[in-house]
Amino acid sequence: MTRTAPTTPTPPHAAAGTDAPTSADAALASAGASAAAVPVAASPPTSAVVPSTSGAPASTGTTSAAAPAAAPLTYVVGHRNPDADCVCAAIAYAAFKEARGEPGCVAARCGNSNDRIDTILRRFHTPLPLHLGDVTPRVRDIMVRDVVSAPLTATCAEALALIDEHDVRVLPVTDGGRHVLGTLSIFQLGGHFVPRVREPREMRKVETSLAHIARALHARVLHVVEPDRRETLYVRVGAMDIRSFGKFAETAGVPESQTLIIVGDRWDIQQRSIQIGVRAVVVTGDLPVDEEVIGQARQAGVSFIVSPYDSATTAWVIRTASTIDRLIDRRFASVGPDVPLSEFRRRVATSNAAAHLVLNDEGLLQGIVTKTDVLKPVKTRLVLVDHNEMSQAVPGAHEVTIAEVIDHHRLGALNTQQPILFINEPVGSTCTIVADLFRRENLLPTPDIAGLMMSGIIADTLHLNSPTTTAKDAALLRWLGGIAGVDARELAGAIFNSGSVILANPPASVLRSDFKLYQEDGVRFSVSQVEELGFGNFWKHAKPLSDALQKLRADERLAFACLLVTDINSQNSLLLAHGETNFIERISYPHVEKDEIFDLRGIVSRKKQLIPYLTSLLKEMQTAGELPRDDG
Ligand SMILES: [Mn+2]
Repeated sequence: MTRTAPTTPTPPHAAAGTDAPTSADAALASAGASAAAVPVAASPPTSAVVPSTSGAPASTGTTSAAAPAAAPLTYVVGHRNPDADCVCAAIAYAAFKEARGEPGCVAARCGNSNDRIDTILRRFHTPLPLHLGDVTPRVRDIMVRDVVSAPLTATCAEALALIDEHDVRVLPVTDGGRHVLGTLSIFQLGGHFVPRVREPREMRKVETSLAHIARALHARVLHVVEPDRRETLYVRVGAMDIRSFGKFAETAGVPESQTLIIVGDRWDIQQRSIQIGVRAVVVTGDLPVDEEVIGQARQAGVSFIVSPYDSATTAWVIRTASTIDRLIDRRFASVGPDVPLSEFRRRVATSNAAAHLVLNDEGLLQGIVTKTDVLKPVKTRLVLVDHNEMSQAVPGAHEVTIAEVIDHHRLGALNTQQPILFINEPVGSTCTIVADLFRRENLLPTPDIAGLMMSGIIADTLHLNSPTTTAKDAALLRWLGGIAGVDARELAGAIFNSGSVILANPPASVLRSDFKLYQEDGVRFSVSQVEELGFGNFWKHAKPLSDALQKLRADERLAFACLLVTDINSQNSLLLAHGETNFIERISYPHVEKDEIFDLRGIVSRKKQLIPYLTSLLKEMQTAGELPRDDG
């Protein structure tokens, strides 16, 4: 019997309860895709299983809830509103895969735990599986996290070196921290370096400091004045005759104080440069400079540095000493890390940007995505256990790869891109199927994993009493009992005692804990179910439960509302019902008290027994023209 309620008190993402998703969980969950390129290191053997040939059971095996540092490739996950079967099956199936030599599967759950699940996990020393609230692929799943960036104070030479070394097309430019000011591409740099013959003056212009120039040239500094001053300089090679030299100021309209002379070992030009008071002289080819000239430069306040390169190279390198601040594109494309990939792909399709910077809410750089990254397949894979319908699966499941399905429910609509392993067997629980896989492959689960699978079988079959139970459930429960060293009857007691929903919750929540709405022939009704050990807890709270059920019927505008209270021990149920008198009167089971509580001897299954009975009553009433109307 499944406990998948269509109406849920808490949405799957809700961060309610002690086991609510943490941001670390979320990060882990979505990290799944991006780190997928890195081979997942085989986690150390968790001793979750030992080969059955070795005989002795393994040491206490636990399936770790903490995912390995390298994010997992595949999540084994149950349906929304997890129940004991789907949580235990997810953990056991991940252990089975590992035992089979297929690491990289991590057990997960889609929703909060409950008392019953907590009791089972505690007893078998297993942490709560990873919370998976949403697997929708997002920008963060494909972005490159290791971003190379340059500070605004970098020179073109430094930026080029980064672009070259890391083979990137777009270089984010930051304030020195993670705050992005703009981007720089090889195209923008190209625009700066490719000669524009119509603007010779622009071609000689460098915006930088003498310190930057000296650094770019790996120069020897003989004398320098105000090395860190940012200034605009015009470069000129002193190749002409001394008679022509010095007239350039008039012809080019460049003041001496902004002139930088590149010259070889020509002391006449060097001295003349000092006399006319240029800003700096760069001597090329690592040539020696006359001591007397250096003395004159000091006196005149002219900077003198020596470049190891020839004149042509020196001129080029000086040009690369320009800082990048004037070149950057301040209107760069950006995207948030949590933007769904489907939406981002649409955006990229209409954008010219070679890359988008990934910025968080504070505008800090998190990563970068190029058009190529967008085409990468999403690496998140899911193994669905205990369900096969997308409507019950973790949100976003339809956008990732469904790798396998292990289930015991009716087939719903499910399409996949490629063939998958699909096991669907009409047995009492998904844990039965997983246990059978262990047994068939001759793998022995650890006692704890065996205990978890026992718990899933017991919870789903009401300890082999539900009409959904098969001989296979009984056989595997016995097999697991031997491995776990656990008495199934005693375990069932512990599981169903822990799950006293009536004791643990206020009446309104009791009714909503496993609540299903139905519509038959236009008649809306609901059936809630709780499973208890004996009816003691119910009788103690019968009056408040009855009042809450009245209110539920009115709130939901139902023709009638029922609560089926099932005693696991005796395999009988009581039915608390509120509705129109003419409907209530048709219920043929004996009244226990007043007109609203009935004794349903031998009834335990809502799906297989109660619903068909209620439907037959409605058919009778329809024939008689007496269909009940909605309340309110
Ligand atoms: Mn199940």
